[in-house]
Amino acid sequence: MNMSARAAMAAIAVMLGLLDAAAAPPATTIAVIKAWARATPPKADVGVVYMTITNQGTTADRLESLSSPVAGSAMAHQTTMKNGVMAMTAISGGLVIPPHASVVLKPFHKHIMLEGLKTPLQAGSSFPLNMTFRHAGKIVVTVSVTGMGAMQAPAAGAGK
Ligand SMILES: [Cu+2]
Repeated sequence: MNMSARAAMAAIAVMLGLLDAAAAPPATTIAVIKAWARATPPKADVGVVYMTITNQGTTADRLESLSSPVAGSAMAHQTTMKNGVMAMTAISGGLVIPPHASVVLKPFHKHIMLEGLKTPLQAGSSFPLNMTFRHAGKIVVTVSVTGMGAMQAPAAGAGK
């Protein structure tokens, strides 16, 4: 093999290396576990969804939009206490999921608000929630509906 052939081989190896890098999985790996919501009374307009979102990637990701066929709108909220009064506000700029971390959405903390409920959420049923992350893209989550007083996800079959 002459020198120029060697150089060509080396160049090809470099190119293949670059192609491998391009085909590598994305830096963020988002998973949603235990997505649940409480049942809502008849004629309720709002529902609340809780879950754990994990980011196994090396860069932060951001929940940019939400939708569900059961509601007119869905958005990430946080609960705050101001002068002893509990209030909810939208998380401006979207919920951030830091790298190698989990964000837990739970009662009295961060949550996803469903507004304009089309039908009451019934205990024992489930519904889809579409979540779009800046890097991970769209994830469709199945939300399990618990009894009205529940404070945590149902023990079995939750948030598959
Ligand atoms: Cu809320």
